[in-house]
Amino acid sequence: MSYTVGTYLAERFAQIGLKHHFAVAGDYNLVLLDQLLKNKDCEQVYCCNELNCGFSAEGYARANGAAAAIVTFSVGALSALNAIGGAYAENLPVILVSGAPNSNDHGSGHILHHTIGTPDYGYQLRIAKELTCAAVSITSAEDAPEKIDHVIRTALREKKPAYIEIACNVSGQPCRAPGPISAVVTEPASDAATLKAAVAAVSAFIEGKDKPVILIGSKLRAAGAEAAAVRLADALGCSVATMGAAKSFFPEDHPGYIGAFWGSASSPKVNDIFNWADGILALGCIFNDYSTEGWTAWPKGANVVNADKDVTKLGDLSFNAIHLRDLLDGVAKHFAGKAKKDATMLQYKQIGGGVAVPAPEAPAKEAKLTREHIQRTLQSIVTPDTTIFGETGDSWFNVSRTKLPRGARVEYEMQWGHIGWSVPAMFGYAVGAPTRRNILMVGDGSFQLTAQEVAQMTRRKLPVIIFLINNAGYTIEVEIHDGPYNNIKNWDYAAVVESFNAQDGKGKGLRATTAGELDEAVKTALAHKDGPVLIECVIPRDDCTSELISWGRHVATANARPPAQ
Ligand code: DPX
Ligand code: MG
Repeated sequence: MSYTVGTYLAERFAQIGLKHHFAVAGDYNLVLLDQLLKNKDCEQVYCCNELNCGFSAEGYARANGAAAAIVTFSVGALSALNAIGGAYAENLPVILVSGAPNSNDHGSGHILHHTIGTPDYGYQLRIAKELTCAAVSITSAEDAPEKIDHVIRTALREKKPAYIEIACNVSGQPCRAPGPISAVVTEPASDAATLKAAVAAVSAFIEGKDKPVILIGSKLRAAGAEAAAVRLADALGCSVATMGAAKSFFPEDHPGYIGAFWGSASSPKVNDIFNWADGILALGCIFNDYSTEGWTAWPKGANVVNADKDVTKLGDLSFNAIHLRDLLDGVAKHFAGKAKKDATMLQYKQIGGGVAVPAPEAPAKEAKLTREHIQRTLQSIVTPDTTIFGETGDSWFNVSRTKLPRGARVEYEMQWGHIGWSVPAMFGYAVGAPTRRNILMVGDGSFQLTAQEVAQMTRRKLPVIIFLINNAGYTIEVEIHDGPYNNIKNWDYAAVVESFNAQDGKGKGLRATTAGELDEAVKTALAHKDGPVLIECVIPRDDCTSELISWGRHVATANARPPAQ
């Protein structure tokens, strides 16, 4: 046999379009890493630790549709599983592969290193099953092909992470050859009768409304329905808003786009239109306490269609086994050539929506740096090929305010909300999409969790621009619930990044305390092509967006509800 379990896995990775996989070495996965290295179509990329490795893969999946992370047993995998929980929450197919104890040790009563010290090594698989859509343990080459194919197929279909553990003595074992990849990647079509019924029901719902609107949610990408949502918006002519987490999932220069719907953090006039609308088509939306601003902005009831990746609900009807994109195309076809359902768009214009508010004048060069000037600066460098990662914290709202030209993308992790996610995720994304202008906006508190992954950007000479907002603490937490725990130890962030250079790196660390210093730093960053540039932006602790203050108050109120009687 010319394949091994490891080269079989590598070939499947390459066949599903992974040009890279992310890894941290450990003695349970070394033979597996050797096998993966044999495949020249899927490069091995290293991370500083396994949490970051998981998040790097998560970010890569955002750029590339899927990803893989390879770690060692328990000491590695349990850290990576946090990021896998994140990939589940964010609907990203990340395959976590863990090296595992020798197959002869399973059931032998032996105690092994890197385990919790009992002879049952099944705990990691059991944990993984809770956090993934498919999880397998491979202890023999005999059934490895079907187990590997099952995991990859399920992850790609469900857009969820999956898990494979491979006994360390099995990854190099001879294995049968992979069959055609279509067996793994072909999705079943929508059920035709259900689709027809769902299209009829949703079309009738819209026919019955005078003032419908479309709300775009963050699962739209996982559903593969972004282009279909635009076609539906074109056919209806109504207003379209994006949820906080779904920024850039609908083109902001589309004539129907009115901005973000996010309670008091909504774009101007959007709440007015949503209050006035008589029907909401919610496409791939996640309504949680954050996105509904503490349950105060939660569209639900008879006037809402909830159309998700493969389930659509309205009134007392529920349809499943249909792809959202097929539903949207069916409804768009129904309305093609009919009178536009554009009342919400006309009203939006009537009440002054879309009228550009003149930007405040730029500050003098020597003026102390403000959040507002950082915002202006970010806006000035966003191009159609830009991707901005917005970390949890006030970066959410700063990035949310940025106007995007067609093609520009924003990446958030609002469902999982792990501070520190953005540094490794941006690294992984930049590995997958190195020619885009990759910009990261991250707070000081978040950066301290995963800062070392900037070293990998340096190692791979990725010209990521990092705006590090030093506001001396956890400002978002200050607004939700303050205490001494929101103060953090200050770092010399610029020096930290320069220290990663050691002998050969070309990363740059800059510091801006005035408007002029930020302007100069950004010029330097744009010209720097062989490594990341971190600009530490020093602002006062309470210099935050107004959205953060009002949103924070609503969320705090929801958190503080007393137990029900
Ligand atoms: C915490 C959050 O400095 O941003 O703009 O100053 O708030 P802001 P920073 O990055 O601070 C982040 C901080 C501590 N959240 O305000 S949002 C709790 C938290 C979390 N994830 C993990 N631990 C704690 N979200 C892993
Ligand atoms: Mg902060």
